[in-house]
Amino acid sequence: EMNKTVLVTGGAGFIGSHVVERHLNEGNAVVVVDDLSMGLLENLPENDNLTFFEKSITDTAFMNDLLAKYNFDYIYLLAAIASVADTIERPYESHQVNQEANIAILESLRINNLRPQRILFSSSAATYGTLPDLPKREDGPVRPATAYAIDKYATERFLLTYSALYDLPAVAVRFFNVYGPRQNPKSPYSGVLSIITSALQDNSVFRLFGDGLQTRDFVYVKDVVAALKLAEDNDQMVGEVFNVATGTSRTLLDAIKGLESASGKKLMLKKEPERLGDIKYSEADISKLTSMGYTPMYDFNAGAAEYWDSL
Ligand code: UD2
Repeated sequence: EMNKTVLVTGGAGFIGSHVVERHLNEGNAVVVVDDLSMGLLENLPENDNLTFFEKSITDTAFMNDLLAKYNFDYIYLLAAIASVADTIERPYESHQVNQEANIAILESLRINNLRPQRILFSSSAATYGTLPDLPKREDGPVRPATAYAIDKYATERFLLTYSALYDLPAVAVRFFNVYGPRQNPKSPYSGVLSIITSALQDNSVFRLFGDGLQTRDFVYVKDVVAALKLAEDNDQMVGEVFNVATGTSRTLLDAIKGLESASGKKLMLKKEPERLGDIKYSEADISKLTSMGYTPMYDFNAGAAEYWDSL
């Protein structure tokens, strides 16, 4: 098989760096565009097939040149202001990154007649908002309620429209609660499992918001990478949106137990009031994705164990 040329925006971030690693392992040439606002250079391996640009995707002149120069086979649109809290602080700036910059990339491809084999965009379970119905289905209602969720949803729709109208084969995925190595625990709005593992490592106190009975569909990052790989090659997935999750959920207290047993440590925990705007229960229906041939390989205990051992 011929080697591919892959663009990963946000490639120095948590999920992006795993996509980069996978493609390098397969012998492909990878270009990363990341402004390092959240990503870290140390997330990226040393590799002759990797080219890194410290650039924001909002630099359209740069992006236009890059797209024309490389004529990528696969384009991963993973760069984002990924913290909902951040987008509440700076809604217009985050809109420029999370929506406008991505549409500018699509438009550049369209106008310059560049036709990648696949474009993959990371949307979010946040598109479902606080709607109570479970499990969440892709053909069910959405109620995006923050700048973050609105931009993810709108970009997802733009992408699928470009896919249908301009021969730009694209797939959008709605990530649920992704966890695993290289998720940065530094912000209070980082994924809760990274905050818990870091508290276990440092013997520091974890602040539990609410009663701990809230549920999430926690999906291990390697299963996410596998779902994206499937979307690269499966033509039936083009023009569609897919939940990426496990199809099962657990309470936060259960997740804590799992990480305690993986680490052999006891978490110090302080109960605090429920976080404003938190959703109580979340679980994905993944039958659309499994009908394409996807099976999650990591149950929670396997993911928690591998995650802990990687630290
Ligand atoms: C996830 C996404 C968010 C958005 C949202 C949509 C992550 C990191 N965030 O938020 O971007 O898509 O889904 O629904 O994937 N918690 C604590 N202590 C802490 C931190 C969190 O108790 O120090 C609780 C938190 O109140 C929540 C649960 O843990 O009930 C999960 O929090 P999260 O921030 O990891 O993820 P979530 O689902 O709120």
